[in-house]
This record gives sequence, structure tokens and C-alpha cells, in this order.
Amino acid sequence: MQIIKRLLLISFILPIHVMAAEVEISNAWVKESIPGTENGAGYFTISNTGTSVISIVGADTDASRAIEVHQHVMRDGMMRMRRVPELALEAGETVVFQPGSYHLMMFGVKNTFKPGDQVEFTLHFSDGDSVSFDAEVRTIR
Ligand SMILES: [Cu+2]
Repeated sequence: MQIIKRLLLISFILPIHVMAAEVEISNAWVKESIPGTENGAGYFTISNTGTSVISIVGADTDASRAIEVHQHVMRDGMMRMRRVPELALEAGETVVFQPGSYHLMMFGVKNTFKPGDQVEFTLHFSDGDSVSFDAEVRTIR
């Protein structure tokens, strides 16, 4: 059954805070573009405020050619990134997307990310629902 999540957008100065029926997203931000690179990374905190497990199965943005959910993993003593096809959150669980951990990996960024810019992301869940939110570009210096 398709559940329509009603979005309540509460926008303080920072952080941007999005609440859906069963998902709460806060502290969404994007790394300022590094000159000479065309990849980017988006971060946020997501909480499953519902009573059943939810799974992130994909993401979308107009800001880049492609986007994937990634995680950093240690392999053979090397820090590598891998695509996460499905990320499950138990009821009540919070996962923080942050540098060195989970991130939204953007390939082929269309416009350089400058501090203060807004980037819109959409997360897709295994039940067919999705949630959209804005992230603010922050300086990394
Ligand atoms: Cu990555």
C-alpha cells in the first residue's frame, strides 16, 4: 500500500529540518566544491521515527549527473568507498551521513558548489515512498 508522506518543512536558519510521517532529516549539508574535481558529497542525519523498519534504496538530485548512497569501508588497510544499495533503519534508529562514513556521492556536478548554495536531494525508500529536502553548501576550510 502506498503511504503518502506529508512533508512538514520547518526551516530555521540552520539546520534545515525536514519531517515526514516516519522520517526526520536534519543537518543536511553539502561540501563546497574542491577546484578541479567534478564529484561532490552530501550529508544529513536521518531518524526513523516510525514503528517499522525503513530502507533507503536510492537518491536523486538535479545537481549532478549521477548520485549514489556510499559508505567508507576499510579494506586491506585502505579506506575505500562502496555503494550501498540498501540501507535499513530500524524503528527509532538514527544514522548520520558524515565525512568518513555514509554520504550521498555525486558524480558529474553540474555547477560548482559554493557556500550558501542550496542543493535539493530526494531519498527513495523500499516501500516506494520518497522524501525531498534541501541541503546547504558549507565551506570545508
Ligand atoms: Cu563516495
